[in-house]
Amino acid sequence: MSADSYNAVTWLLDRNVEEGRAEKLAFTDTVSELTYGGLQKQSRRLANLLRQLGVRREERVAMIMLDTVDFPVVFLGAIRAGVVPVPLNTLLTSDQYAYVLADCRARVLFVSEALLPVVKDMLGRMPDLEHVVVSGKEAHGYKKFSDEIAPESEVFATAATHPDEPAFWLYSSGSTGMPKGVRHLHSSLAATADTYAKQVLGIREDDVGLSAAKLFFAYGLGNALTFPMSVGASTILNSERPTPAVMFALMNKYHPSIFFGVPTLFSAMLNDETLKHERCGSRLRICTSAGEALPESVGNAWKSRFGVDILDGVGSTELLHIFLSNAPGDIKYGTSGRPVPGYNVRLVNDAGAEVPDGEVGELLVDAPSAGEGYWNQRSKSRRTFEGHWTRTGDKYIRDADGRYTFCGRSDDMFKVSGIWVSPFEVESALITHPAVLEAAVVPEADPEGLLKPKAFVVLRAGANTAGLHELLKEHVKQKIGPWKYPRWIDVVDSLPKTATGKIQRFKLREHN
Ligand code: 3SK
Repeated sequence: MSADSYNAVTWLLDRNVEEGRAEKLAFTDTVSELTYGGLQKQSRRLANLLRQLGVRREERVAMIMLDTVDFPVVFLGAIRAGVVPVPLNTLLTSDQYAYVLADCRARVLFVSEALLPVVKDMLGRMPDLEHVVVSGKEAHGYKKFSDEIAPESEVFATAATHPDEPAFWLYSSGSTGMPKGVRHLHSSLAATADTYAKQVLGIREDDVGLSAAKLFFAYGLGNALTFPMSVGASTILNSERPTPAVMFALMNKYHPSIFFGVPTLFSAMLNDETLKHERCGSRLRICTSAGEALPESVGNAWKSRFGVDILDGVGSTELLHIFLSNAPGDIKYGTSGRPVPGYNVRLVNDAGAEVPDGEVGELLVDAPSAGEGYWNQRSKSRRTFEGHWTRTGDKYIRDADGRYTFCGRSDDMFKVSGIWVSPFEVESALITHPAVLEAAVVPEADPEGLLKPKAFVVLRAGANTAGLHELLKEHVKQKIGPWKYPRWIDVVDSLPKTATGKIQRFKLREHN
C-alpha cells in the first residue's frame, strides 16, 4: 500500500490480529462464533469470491442480511476488496428493495435465507444484478454462501484505497419516503470510534456488547461492529426481533457490559409484567439510547430498577453515529446532552443566524464522520451537506449549561422506534385503500411519551366502515412496513389545507 492509502479493514480488523488478538472472540450469533483471526481469514475469502464473481473496485454489493456472523464477513470482506457494501434494512417491502437495488446498481446481492421470500420475485427484474448469494442452510437454487466462500484463498492483497474514498453506503429515508444512499468514507468508521466510543462510552477491550439496533442501521453498525472492533472487544449478535424477552434472555446468557437500546425497547422491557423479575446479567456497566428522544421517566425507571444509567444521544445516518450525548457522570434525562468531543454544533434560525441559549434553532453539525453526499441526488446533497456543516433537520434548544433538548423535526418526518417515518408515505399508503379519500398523518405521543403515527382520514361517500380502523392499519402494514401503521385513526369531514392545497399538518398536531 502507498503511504497515503488507508483501508478501514486494516485498522479495524487486521490490527487486532497483529496486536495478538487472533484467538479472541469477535462475534457470536448464538449459533456460530468468529474470532478476530477467523474473521480475517473469512473476509479475505470473501474478497477473493467477489473478485472471482467479476466485481471490481468501487462497484456495489447489496446486503439484505440478518445479524449473524456472516454479516461482518461480507461487510468487511467487500471493504477489503475496495468494493462498496450496501447493507439494507431487513424490513423493507419487495418494491422498496427493487427501488434501492436499481438505485445502487448492486452487482451481487447477499441475502439471508429467511428474507429470500420477500425479494425472490423481483430479482429477475434487476438489470445490474448478476449473482445472488444466500446465507443459510438452503440456497433455493441460488449460490450458497458457505459453499462459495469455503474454497477461496485466505490470502488477499487488501485494496490500497484512499481515506476519502467511499467504503460503504447506508440508505436514509427521505421526506418523500424514497430512501437516499449516503456514501460513507474509509476514514469515517475510525472517526466515530475515536470520538463517541472512546471518549463518551469509554469502550474497552474487555467489553462485551449487545445492540438491539441491527447492523444495517448506522446506530447498530457502530454499536455492534465499529466500536467493539476498534478496541478488540466482543459482540453478541441477535438475528431475531429484539423483543424484551429475547433481550433479557441474551443478557442473562452472555452478560454484556454494554447494552445499546432504543427508547421503545427500554420502555417495553420495564413494562412487561411477565418479565418483571428479570435482571440484565451480571456485568452491565452502561446502556445507550438513540433513534428518538428518551423520555425522562424511562431513564429514571431503568436506573432505579437496574442501577445502570442510559446515555441518551442523537445521531444520524448522514453523520454515521452519535454527535450529541449524555456522558457517564453527566446525565440529565430528558435532554440529548452535549456535543461529543470532536463534533461542533450550531443552532440556527431560518435566516441562518445562530440563536441564543433558550431559543429553538435547527441543529447543524461539523462532523469528522459526515458522509460525502447522497448518491445521484445533487440538490438534496447540497441542501444537507453545506461545506463543513451538515443540516440535521432537527430542532433543538440549548440551555445555559450547554445541554441540548430535542424540540421536533424541521420537516414533518418523525421517528418510530428509531426509524424515520414519512407522513407522506403513510398517507400515500392509506389513500390506496378504497374507503379513503384523503389522509394526513402526524406524530402522537403514546402514554410513555414515544412517538407513533396518528392518521386523520376523510372517507369516500358510502364507504363501508365495518371494522375499518383495523383494516386500514393492516393495509398500511402490508404496503409499507409493520412499524409505520397509524396507531390511532380519526375520521374527519375535511383536512386543513393551504390555498394551494397543501395539507397543514401543523394544525393537526396543534389540535392533538
Ligand atoms: O437516530 C439516531 O439517533 C442515530 C444514532 C446513531 C447513528 C444513527 C442514527 C440514525
